Amino acid sequence: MLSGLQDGLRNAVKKLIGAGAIDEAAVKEFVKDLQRTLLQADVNVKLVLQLSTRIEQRALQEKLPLGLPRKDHIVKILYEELSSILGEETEFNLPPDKTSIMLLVGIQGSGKTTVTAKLARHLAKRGYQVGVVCADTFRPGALVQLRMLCEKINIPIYGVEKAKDAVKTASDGVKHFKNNDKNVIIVDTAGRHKEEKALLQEMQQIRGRLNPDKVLLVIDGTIGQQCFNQAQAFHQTVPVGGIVITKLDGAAKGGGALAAAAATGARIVFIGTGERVDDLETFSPTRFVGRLLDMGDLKALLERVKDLELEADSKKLQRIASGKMTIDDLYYQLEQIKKMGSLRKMLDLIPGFSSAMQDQDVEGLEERMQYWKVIIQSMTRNERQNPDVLNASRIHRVARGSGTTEKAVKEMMARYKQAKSVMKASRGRQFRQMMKRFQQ
Ligand SMILES: Nc1nc2c(ncn2[C@@H]2O[C@H](COP(=O)(O)OP(=O)(O)O)[C@@H](O)[C@H]2O)c(=O)[nH]1
Ligand SMILES: [Mg+2]
Repeated sequence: MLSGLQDGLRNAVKKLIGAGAIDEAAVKEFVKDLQRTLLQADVNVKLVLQLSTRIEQRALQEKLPLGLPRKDHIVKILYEELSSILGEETEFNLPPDKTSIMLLVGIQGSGKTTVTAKLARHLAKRGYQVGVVCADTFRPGALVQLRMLCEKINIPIYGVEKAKDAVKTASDGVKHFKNNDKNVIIVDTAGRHKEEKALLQEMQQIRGRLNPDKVLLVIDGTIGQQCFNQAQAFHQTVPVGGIVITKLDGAAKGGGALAAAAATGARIVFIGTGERVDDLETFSPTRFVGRLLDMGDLKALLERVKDLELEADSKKLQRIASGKMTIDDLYYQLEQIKKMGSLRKMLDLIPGFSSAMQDQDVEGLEERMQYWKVIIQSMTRNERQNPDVLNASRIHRVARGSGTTEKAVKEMMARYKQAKSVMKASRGRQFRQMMKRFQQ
């Protein structure tokens, strides 16, 4: 989905992360990469400038949260700013105790009829009684198309063969379903007339007659910049309450559609990601941007990580117990400690850490351990696997990259070595005992 934009953003982030020190020049270069990518993805120029200025300002001026590496901070800013142009997180809810009328508008081919069926299915699955009205009296075959889609999913449809008057058909359809106790009525409309003015006029009339609760504008995600004007034209005649962007499964540039949504000020509520009737997703700005930036759908990612952890756990434990502990293993242990909760209780159970630790050391340890994690994240893969390579200049770099001090890096290394040697000396006996006690 949106592969151009996705690749561009990811490459910009990768370059940033690969850069040595993050100085002003590196930030500016990053912002330039972003601009190029967004423009190539058809995002409106004004919006690109706004967005990049904000990101640059924040990246250069904001104070770093303690312990957060500058690179991570910049990625976080990018994530926040991209999400915020797409609007706030909103739930798409309809009142259960009254009949909601939804009017779908948009030009021919944008995907209205498909979205009508997808939406009907989406709502029916959530317990709504849905009826669908075909008010496209312009395109031959419109009624047949909608009927075929709705029959497959068992949604009742109202339409009149060879009807001429779209406003009357729409209004008759709504009456029909109100008498049938439906609590959501979705009205599919035409997308083309001999001239655009006539189409917009018809939409205005239908809206006047039905007084819909929501007008949803359907935009084809593949058409780029044009949709900006299109969205505005519709919005001026029939104020748009929500936007559905379709065809985001293809090679859509998508940026144009996203920017168009920003232009109307209406929220994107759904995205279409395929031709099948189930290919409709509730739109979440943060999830969407997360996906673009490769942070993944956070939930899915977390679950995947958990699976991987379970798989890796047993191998890891064996390695740690045999005294071949790496820094990655230390990180893993820190994570485990956090998961288990009480640090005090845990300390006694961790071989190597606790044995040489005085009471005053314990104080503030939890906080320091959080730094250790950041420090570890600032190491290269090679350094985590072979910590012996960490010389003075590498320690200096890690301290800077992690926003900590060389002293903190050295302290962590000392603890690591201690734990490793204890583990080796006891041949993992202590460790196995600890694991046993954990599992009790
Ligand atoms: N790949 C893909 N095709 C879609 C999507 N939504 C609609 N289409 C296709 O786009 C074409 C036009 O859709 P239609 O619903 O008839 O548009 P309408 O003229 O606005 O009613 C049809 O061939 C649909 O199958 C989508 O999310 N992904
Ligand atoms: Mg249609």
